[in-house]
Amino acid sequence: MVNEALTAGIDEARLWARHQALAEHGATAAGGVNRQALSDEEIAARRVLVEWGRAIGLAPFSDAIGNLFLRYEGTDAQAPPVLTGSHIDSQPTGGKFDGTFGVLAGLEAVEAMRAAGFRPRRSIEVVAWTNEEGSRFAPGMMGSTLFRGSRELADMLAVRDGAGSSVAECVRAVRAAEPDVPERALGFPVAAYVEAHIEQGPLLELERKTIGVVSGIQGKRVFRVTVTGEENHAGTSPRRVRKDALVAAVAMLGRLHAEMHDDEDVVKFTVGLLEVSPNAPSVVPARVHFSIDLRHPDPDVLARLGDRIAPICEAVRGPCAVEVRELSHDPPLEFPIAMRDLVRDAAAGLGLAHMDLPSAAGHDARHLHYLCPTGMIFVPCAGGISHNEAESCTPADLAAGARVLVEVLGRLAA
Ligand code: HGY
Ligand code: MN
Ligand code: MN
Repeated sequence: MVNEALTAGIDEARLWARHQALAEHGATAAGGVNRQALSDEEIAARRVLVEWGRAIGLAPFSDAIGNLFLRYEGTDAQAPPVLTGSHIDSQPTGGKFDGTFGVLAGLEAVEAMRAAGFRPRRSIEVVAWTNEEGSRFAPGMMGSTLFRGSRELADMLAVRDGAGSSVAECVRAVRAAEPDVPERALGFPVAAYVEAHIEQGPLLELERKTIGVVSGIQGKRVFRVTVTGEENHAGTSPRRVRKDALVAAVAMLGRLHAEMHDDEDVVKFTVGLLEVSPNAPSVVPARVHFSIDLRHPDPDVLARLGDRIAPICEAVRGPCAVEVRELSHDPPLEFPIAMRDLVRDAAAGLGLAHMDLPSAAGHDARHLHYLCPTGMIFVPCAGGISHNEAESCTPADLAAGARVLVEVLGRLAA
């Protein structure tokens, strides 16, 4: 049986209106969102979240990487809290729902608890993790990785974006804009973590299901490759003396795409960032920098394929030099059965069509998984399209996901 007093408090119109309101911060002409990590647009969106939280008595906190927490204090203030949330940073051509839904669904769940006069034993904290997307500053999931404690804060603070700004400078700017948000230690005991998210794939829509019970997350390795040649004159330099970094990079990309090709379409191999320098029409390119995003649900295949990347690049570099750096290696994982059961029971109790499915996309839940019992709730998005300004969800599906979330949180925090 679900706690109807809680689930009835989810306000579909408010949840939808909040998605639209946050989407104004970083709104793009094509109807999407460009709200990259630690940007002015994200600072403005954080301010809105803090105000919405304050309006219902939630205490805001941040930490050394800028993770933002809104705390609904439980009757046992000392007990480790239950965390829920996701991220509000976006890809440069992102949509309104990736990440934002998890944060706003968490806030909506607390709204519903307050409206029902439900004060849980454990505190519930709605969290917006810093830099999940990893497009401005790589690697992504910085906030949740540091909260987990698996990377060094100093290493992440030293990361710079393409314009030369460091994470450290940008976190300082975020914190300076929030003098009313106290800072806490980075990382603390957590009782459980639940993340609601749009599926970012087509399965729920194809199967006509409203709720996805997420079984786990496929593995991912992230690389950056730098090819170094030499600038020269496009009209005068003979081929035998050229060190053309773009020619070498194109050979690498051809070989990599061929070797990563998988008839079954399970291997996911993407080069989404390619920079050519000096990028001038009559200059032989001296430097090419590109990204590699490699994903697979089998840890052995992920390890084997990822380990092929550097040798392939080396084999076809020609007269150029090549450096392959691995930024992150996250193996696939499965969420605990008990957390999946909680999500499934809540969906079933609410009469919502549901199915179990793995997550092909990465999420902050990946890192919380190693700290506490963790689970995820998916809702459909149109055509499975995400990382795209056209990303689209229905108000009813978002509200259904929030109802499952408040039911699960109510049980975890009781
Ligand atoms: O790329 C991902 O899987 C996620 O959206 N960061
Ligand atoms: Mn996301
Ligand atoms: Mn994303």
